[in-house]
Amino acid sequence: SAIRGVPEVDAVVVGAGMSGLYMLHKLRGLGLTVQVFERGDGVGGTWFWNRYPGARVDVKSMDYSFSFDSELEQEWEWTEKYPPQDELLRYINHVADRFDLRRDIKLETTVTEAVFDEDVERWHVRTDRGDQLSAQYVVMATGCLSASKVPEVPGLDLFRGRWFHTGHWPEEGVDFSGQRVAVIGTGSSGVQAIPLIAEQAAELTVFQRTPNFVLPARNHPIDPEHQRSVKARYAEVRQAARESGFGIAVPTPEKSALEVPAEERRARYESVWYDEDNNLVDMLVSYNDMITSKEANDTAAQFVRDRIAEIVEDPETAAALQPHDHPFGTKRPCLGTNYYETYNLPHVRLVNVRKTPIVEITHRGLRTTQEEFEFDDLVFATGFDAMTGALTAVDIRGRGDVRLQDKWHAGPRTYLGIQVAGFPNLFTITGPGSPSVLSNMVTSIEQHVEWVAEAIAAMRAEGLATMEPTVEAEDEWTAHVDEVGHMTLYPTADSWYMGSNVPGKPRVFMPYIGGVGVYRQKCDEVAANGYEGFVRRPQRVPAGM
Ligand code: NA7
Repeated sequence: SAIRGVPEVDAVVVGAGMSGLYMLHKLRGLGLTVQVFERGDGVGGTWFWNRYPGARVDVKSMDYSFSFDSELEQEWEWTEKYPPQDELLRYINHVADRFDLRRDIKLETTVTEAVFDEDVERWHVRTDRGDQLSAQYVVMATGCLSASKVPEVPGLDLFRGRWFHTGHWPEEGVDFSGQRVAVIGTGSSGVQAIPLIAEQAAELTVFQRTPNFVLPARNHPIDPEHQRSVKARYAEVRQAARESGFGIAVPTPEKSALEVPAEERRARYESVWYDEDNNLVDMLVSYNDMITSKEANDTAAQFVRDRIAEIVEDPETAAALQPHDHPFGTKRPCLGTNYYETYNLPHVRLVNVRKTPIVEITHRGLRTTQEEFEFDDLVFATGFDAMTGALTAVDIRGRGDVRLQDKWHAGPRTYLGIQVAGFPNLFTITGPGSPSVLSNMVTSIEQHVEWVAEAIAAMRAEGLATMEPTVEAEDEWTAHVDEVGHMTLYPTADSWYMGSNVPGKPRVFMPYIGGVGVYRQKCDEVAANGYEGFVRRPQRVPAGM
């Protein structure tokens, strides 16, 4: 059973970020031959590409790190609460070396096509470099926020200055000294980059479509004593993270925001705002109804709006920075350092493009419905075609030559965010329908990679050749993801969780909000019940043999 003339491996893994690297390690451990393809000229994925000024993780380093190898976990020393991109990239490179992963990774190679050959039940994979491989398994470890998106504003080809996208930053960095700079976008990337670009630039104009809730990061060097104490109880910390809602070990709230006195609530929010040791999710886990009750949520939203008004001196700018159009957390909250303070600098200006939309980019700058702007450099901090963009960018065709892109025309459909009906032996790490983007990504990556590795190991142990979900299981899971999503406030926001940032993308709440712990339990139950909802088959004997 071969595809004629095409070399074979057991598995192709697409992407050499944290998920692709760990998947390679696990599959090798099962004795499989694996080929990883990576489009970058280095490993690291998100932390390879996002080199913009101020790029750093906003989940604590001690949580946002691999837990699968206790020596790695004990030996690696983090320097900061939220390490910068270069430190994360060093860590990932260390992992690649430590587990001798590089010899199975082909860099600067983009997978363009994966077609399931039904006759031999193998995937025929092609790359932009002309590679062809036949693989029994394909694992898409392509990331949820990797297909960067430059908005479709006319005129960019006319622009004579330099332009950049935060998710695709030049390796050598960019010097903005003395430049007039424009930034479009105020999500996590913009929020991190804006204060640092402002330090260099002669003039900075920020074009904001939607104001975000930005909490102070309170980043600082890690106290060595703290690092030691976490490492001493790492097993327990990691387990709590795996069982938690967001993949970070924080206490589960029991009370409603509306049942406690206003002073108690305020004290809680103040500790979230001012505590040096605060977490990204602290506001969301303050009370048990923060993401389900608008009224409860408003108490936190108003607290943040009040802080913005306190910090930002110009009342009009302060008002423009205050989010009113979406509940707190329904667009991903951002962590900032001097973010709001930056708008007090005399050379920084905020332009509200909700009020006065961008009409076109010109050779010297851009034009809104109200004004013409001139600048030297243009930074797009405009985000990604999230969750599905990197998957549908590859021409993936399953049974009956059905394209994944077509199957998902009305929104992604998966079983557990791991597999798609009609696409046997194709696995997605942190795919749509999984909690990934609503969690500590590394916790979710590890859970997925381990589950997939076990599923493959089980197939091999039982002499089975393929697995794929039934359409019923997929329909049920997709409906469940939607139903649980709609029990919350999330679908009320125009967010990338909903696909709203990409014109024409179906409006569907893509991630699973049931919580990392609940989800893990569900995946484990499915496996324990003989991979309930999946069809697993032995190798078919091809006709004529
Ligand atoms: P995000 O969070 O998607 O932010 C993109 C920002 O760019 C956001 O403020 C958008 O406004 C804005 N945007 C996008 N398109 C346009 C156009 N056409 N005009 C004006 N403004 C625009 O991406 P990030 O890179 O900051 O962060 C991605 C994730 O990485 C983040 O959530 C963390 O998980 C880490 P909008 O809100 O759509 O109105």
